[in-house]
Amino acid sequence: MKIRRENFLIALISGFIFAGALLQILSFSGCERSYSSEIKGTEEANLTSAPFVPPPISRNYPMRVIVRLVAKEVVGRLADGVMYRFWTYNGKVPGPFIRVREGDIVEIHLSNDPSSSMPHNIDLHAVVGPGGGAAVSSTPPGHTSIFSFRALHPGLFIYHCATQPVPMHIANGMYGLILVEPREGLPPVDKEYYVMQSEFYTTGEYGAPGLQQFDLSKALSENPSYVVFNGSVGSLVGQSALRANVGQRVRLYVGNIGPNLVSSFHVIGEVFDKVYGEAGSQVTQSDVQTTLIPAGGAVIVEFTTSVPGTYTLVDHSIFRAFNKGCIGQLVVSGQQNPDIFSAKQQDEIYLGDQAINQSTPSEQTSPSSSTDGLTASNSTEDGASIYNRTCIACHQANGMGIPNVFPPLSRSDFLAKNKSAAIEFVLHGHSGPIVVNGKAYNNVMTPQPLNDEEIAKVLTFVRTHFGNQLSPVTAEEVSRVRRGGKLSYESSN
Ligand code: HEC
Ligand SMILES: [Cu+2]
Repeated sequence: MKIRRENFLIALISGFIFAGALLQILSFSGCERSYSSEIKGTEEANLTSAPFVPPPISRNYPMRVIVRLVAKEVVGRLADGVMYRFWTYNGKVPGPFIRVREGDIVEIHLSNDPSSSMPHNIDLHAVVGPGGGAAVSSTPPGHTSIFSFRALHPGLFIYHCATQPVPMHIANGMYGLILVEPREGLPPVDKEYYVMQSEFYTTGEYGAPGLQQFDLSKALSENPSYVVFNGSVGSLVGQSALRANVGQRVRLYVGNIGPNLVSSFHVIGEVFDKVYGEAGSQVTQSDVQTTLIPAGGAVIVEFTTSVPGTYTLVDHSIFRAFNKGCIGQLVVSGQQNPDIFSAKQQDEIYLGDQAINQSTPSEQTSPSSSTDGLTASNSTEDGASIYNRTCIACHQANGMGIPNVFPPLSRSDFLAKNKSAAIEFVLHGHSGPIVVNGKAYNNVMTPQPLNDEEIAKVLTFVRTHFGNQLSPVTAEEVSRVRRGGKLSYESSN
């Protein structure tokens, strides 16, 4: 008995020793990552403006990396016709992308432009030290502060100004991302991009033109007029869209500064096959549709493109995307890949319950019942109910539309000017710029699946309601436009 107990004790003690040794080993290989303090030389950081990212770091030893930032207050574009006095790092929102290696000493040189109206500083979330560097980097206009820190933790981190009042310095544009590459580097990919989500609280509503002021009450109620990627509406759209080819591996470094909102980051038409959750050093998930990015946090996502086309980056809190500006595009070029995604194979008419009406004798003898397979005319439904079924979602119950998004039908000069254009809009839809009552719209109206008589009825309803006093539209007129003809009294109404 006694001997056995001794054996047990010995086993227990040696077990502890073994576990200790194991911990020791682990502590050098990940848990508490050590660094070789031997700095070999100094280099200037290669800084890039969004959406671009500096090239991967190829060296396998730490260096002293000098990062030069200039705090600058500049007036810039927030949206078409909308200006804002941004507070920036290096003149842009977001600030530059900083890329260093785990173990590097990062030497921040923060200058504050002499034209600035107030002091600025920098708090980098990659810093281990008080305030992330805020206090030691506090810099009045016309001065430069220098401090340095050791990049202990690999991952993607936010940096931002933390001068009082902190929320205002953040809300006005002072933020960016710093990537600390793990010592072994990140797996190579074909494309890397820098995307940063943020909100702007302006006194004017979304799209209100001119120089906008910061609105504190909107900021307190967390109700921004703008939610955007990379500092302005449209910064990643059209000519400025992100680009890749079919078969390329794409890595997005996505930050969300807030200052208030959490982002539900999604790319329409893609699935992230790797997500570095909260932008830490581990891949935490595969096959993810939408990933959360906390305010003051980031995420790294990766996917390989398979099918050409345009992929839309959004915050899937979706009104922010379509009504507050939080939209970007990734344009993928290359060969179609029907094995993965077919083009539209067929477009058939579907009438649902109305198909029953179609075969009733009275409908078959209806005079305007022979266009494009859309033969049914649901003669019991009047213009008002067709409007309520199809148009109301966008043009609203009172025909006033939604400012900057859906144009008004009420007292619309466009509607009054050109009858066949209105018919064409309903028949074929419309996308691209259009001016209604002096206001520009650039959105998408989807084609409305209605037959000629229904279109005639709904347009007649629209043209004789909502304050409009315009001539009715007949099914014959719709049929003529459908066949590509013009109306004889074009634009004279
Ligand atoms: C999905 C939203 C949507 C629906 C549904 C919709 N529209 Fe539109 N409509 C728009 C948009 C957006 C425009 C501006 C087009 C652009 O920006 O390219 C527009 C423009 C128009 C215009 C010309 C501009 C103006 O204000 O006079 C008319 C007329 C019109 N729509 C009528 C209708 C009618 C009638 C219906 C229902 C049968 C309808 N629309 C359904 C979104 C919609
Ligand atoms: Cu500041």
